[in-house]
Amino acid sequence: GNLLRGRCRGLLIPSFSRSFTTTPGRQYALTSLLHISPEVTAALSSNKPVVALESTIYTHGALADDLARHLDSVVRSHGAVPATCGILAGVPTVGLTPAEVGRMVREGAKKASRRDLAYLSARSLLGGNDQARAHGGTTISGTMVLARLAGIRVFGTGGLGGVHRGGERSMDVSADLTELGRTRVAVVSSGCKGFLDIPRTLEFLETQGVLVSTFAEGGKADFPAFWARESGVPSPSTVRDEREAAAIILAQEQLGVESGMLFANPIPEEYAVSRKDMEAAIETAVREAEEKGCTGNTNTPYILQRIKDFTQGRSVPANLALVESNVARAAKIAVELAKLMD
Ligand code: PSU
Ligand code: MN
Repeated sequence: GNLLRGRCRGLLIPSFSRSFTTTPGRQYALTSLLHISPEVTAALSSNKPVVALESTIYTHGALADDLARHLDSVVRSHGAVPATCGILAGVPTVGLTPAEVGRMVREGAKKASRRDLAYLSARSLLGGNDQARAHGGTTISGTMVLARLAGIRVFGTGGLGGVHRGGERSMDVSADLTELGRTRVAVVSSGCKGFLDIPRTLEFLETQGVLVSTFAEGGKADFPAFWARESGVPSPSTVRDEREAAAIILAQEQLGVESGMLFANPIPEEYAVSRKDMEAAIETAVREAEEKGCTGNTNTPYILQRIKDFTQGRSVPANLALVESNVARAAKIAVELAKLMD
């Protein structure tokens, strides 16, 4: 009887509700704890294009202050609705406003991947004051979980986490990779950063059953390395345009394959920094992180900050350009997908 309780009545995803009816005991809708903004709710229920955005990029990304406002407007300018995901004062939220993101950045947020979602959200079940409730900037992994719950299919961001260098010993493998293996959301990123182990990252994604496809007109491309268009490692497959990407997303859904997909979008040519130019900064940042004992989820933010320092901010305009380009691509894919589903 209480299955549809909560703020998001009507947004239950059929396959989820089906699996729920077989479990004994009191039932909650999977979305009952989740807050979905009215704008995103309306867009989803009328098959309008929606693009998920992550919040770690704002809370831990060492980028511009007004980036949230900017990326929102990029999504809108392509005819889609932005749905920034994160945990706002203990409430897992899909459709954060730029002002809410600003509050998270000012007050400080935990970096939140899949493992952290329940931990940070539990407080909102206990009531009490807002102060005691932490903010969570969701990573790609955490954002995919929230987006999937809401029924969002496309997600645009900067760089994917990966297998870290030396990962075969440290076992530092980003939760982004296992998330892609289990959660059906299409992620658009500029590949992953050159401070990661790209060949092992691609091996791991293959094992996890994740499609990796790079936008390329000619049918051949490297898997891109964030600031650089080339990584020296060929992409497992390529995709011509947004319409083809949308068809792949729809095919995955029609086949019932519950894995994510990674669409890699190389950084725009005019902003690309060569692999060689980045290498020295990367080497030093990776070594410092190791010396300082920055392991676990502190490793990526530390390295990002040091590379920013070493490149005198040269990496920042490149980073902004590629995020903007990925988010625009994601919006175009969402628009094509809505057309195919019409
Ligand atoms: N790479 C970037 N910028 C980022 C991140 C990765 O170029 O902001 C963030 C993303 O949120 C990604 C997360 O999901 O770091 C991966 O962190 P970890 O390596 O701890 O899994
Ligand atoms: Mn890690």
